[in-house]
Amino acid sequence: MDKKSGIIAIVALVIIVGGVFGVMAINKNADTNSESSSSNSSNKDAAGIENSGVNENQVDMTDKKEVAINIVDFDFSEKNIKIKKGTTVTWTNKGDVPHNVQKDGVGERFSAPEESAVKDDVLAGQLIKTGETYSFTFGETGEFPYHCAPHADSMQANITVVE
Ligand SMILES: [Cu+2]
Repeated sequence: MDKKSGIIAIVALVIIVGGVFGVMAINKNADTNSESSSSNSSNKDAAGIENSGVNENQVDMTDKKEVAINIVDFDFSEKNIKIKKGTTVTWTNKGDVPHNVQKDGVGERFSAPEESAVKDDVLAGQLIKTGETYSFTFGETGEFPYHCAPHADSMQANITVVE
């Protein structure tokens, strides 16, 4: 090996070693990135738990047989409650415009049922004016997310019914 090819060999070695370290550094960055992205996704999970954890803010009313909820313009006074099966909930419209109570998925989302279509065992009441009420006795357990049909996008609430 003459001097020239010796230099070439050293240069080649430096390039190879530098390349290996470079790749390792990139891999390390990639690891760091994947770690941070995975911790991001776990943050999302945490946020997801917070969202589904609406139930953390749920008011336990399982000791009551009668529950009163006020409807105001444009909200429900109790947004998320837990009650026992057999409990009667009465909503009173304390607002200035008509509202109703309608379980999500029942009938037309943006249209309250006529009085003749209101059933005792379906959570869906007609529009009630100021001072009027709608009562419903929960005969089954389960989740009852509901809304007000004319204001379905802003007036939403939930009732969880347990044994
Ligand atoms: Cu409303």
